[in-house]
Amino acid sequence: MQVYLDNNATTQVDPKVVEVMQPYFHEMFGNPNSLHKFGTKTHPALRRAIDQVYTGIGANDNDDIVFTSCATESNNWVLKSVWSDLMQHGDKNHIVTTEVEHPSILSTCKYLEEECGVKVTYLPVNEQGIVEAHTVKSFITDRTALVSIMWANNETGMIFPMKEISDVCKEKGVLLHTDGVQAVGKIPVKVSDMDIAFMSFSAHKFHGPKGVGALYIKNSRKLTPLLHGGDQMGGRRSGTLNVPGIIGMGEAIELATTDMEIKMASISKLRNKIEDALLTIEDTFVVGNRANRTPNTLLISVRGVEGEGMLWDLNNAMIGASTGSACASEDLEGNTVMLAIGADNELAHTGMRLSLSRFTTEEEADFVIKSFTDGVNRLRAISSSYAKVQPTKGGEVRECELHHH
Ligand code: C6P
Repeated sequence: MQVYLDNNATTQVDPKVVEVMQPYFHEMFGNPNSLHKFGTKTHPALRRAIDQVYTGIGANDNDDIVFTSCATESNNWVLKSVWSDLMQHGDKNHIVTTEVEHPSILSTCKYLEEECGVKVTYLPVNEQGIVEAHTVKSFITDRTALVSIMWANNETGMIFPMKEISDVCKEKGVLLHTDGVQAVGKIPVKVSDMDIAFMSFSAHKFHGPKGVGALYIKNSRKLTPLLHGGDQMGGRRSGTLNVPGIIGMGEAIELATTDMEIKMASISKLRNKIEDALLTIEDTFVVGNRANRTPNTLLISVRGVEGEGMLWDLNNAMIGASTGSACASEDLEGNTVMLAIGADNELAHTGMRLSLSRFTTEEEADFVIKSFTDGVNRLRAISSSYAKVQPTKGGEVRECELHHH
């Protein structure tokens, strides 16, 4: 058996999505900007895909959704363009974000600090790994141009209080950007209900293709383009449109958001089954309250078991999981969110992220429970540090008990 439990890194493309994309590689391959039939033949499917994406995130007709190559591009675009629109020549010079954002936000913030003199506040998270709206409020100043806070965290699945954060930003008159990558397709997202100026998201996180992301722009507000060129997408993002990709994104978001509650209930049932079983192992902790997590995600820490060792054992059993975000998996640092919530370095090295999808089966969940338990037993038996640790409340089911120190 082969089990894929790294769906927060990327997902398999749904075969129904592949089917819809297929003709746009060879039969209808024209450039949508061409005036001949080869080009115009792509228009109906593109229009349908655009409608599907608007519906999928609950956008209004007067909003704009611009297709990009990935969420990293969308995130870079917002931060750099808000700098050039509001900070470069204006009196604003401050961005508020959090310590647990994806590197595409954190590295761009570092760049803006170092190269453009922008002041950035990286808000610490609470023991649940999230930031409360009142904390956001207390750090907004009259020089703040942008608040950029993720909707759901990629490592823990913890959901941020986006409505409250958007109310605070509205009250303070500050633009809000949210990185919606791990929320779209997993939890209900209706941007028109909130004062979110911008939202980034990416098709490959909800069984769409790689190479296509998007930026939602409320009320089509002006934003300096990141890519200047041939004026595609209304001049907002030049470059020939990724026709199959956009069509795939449209189909994927429709599939993910249709009967979402039913799909998510069955994913969370399997996630909870795995979580409950693994928490019966002594000295294990799960980060964040289950009720406030995306239904597919579980970040578990197993004292005395290095994440990399566990990955090795799981990989040998043909199970794909991760110790955290895929793009940080080679740096061998501790799990970033666990460090941010105050875990010691040793514990932060034991974090394992298991992320399911609607393709995960009960049989796979049982296999994962068995393989994970075997891995813990094997690795603890050869661990020099674990023998010294006194198990605390052995065998009890409990949620994260990590604290700041
Ligand atoms: N996180 C993970 O393993 P791209 O791939 O550019 O479309 O998406 C980047 C991105 C942005 N924001 C969040 C919250 C994300 O989770 C990701 C991708 C993967 O967690 C790969 S590093």
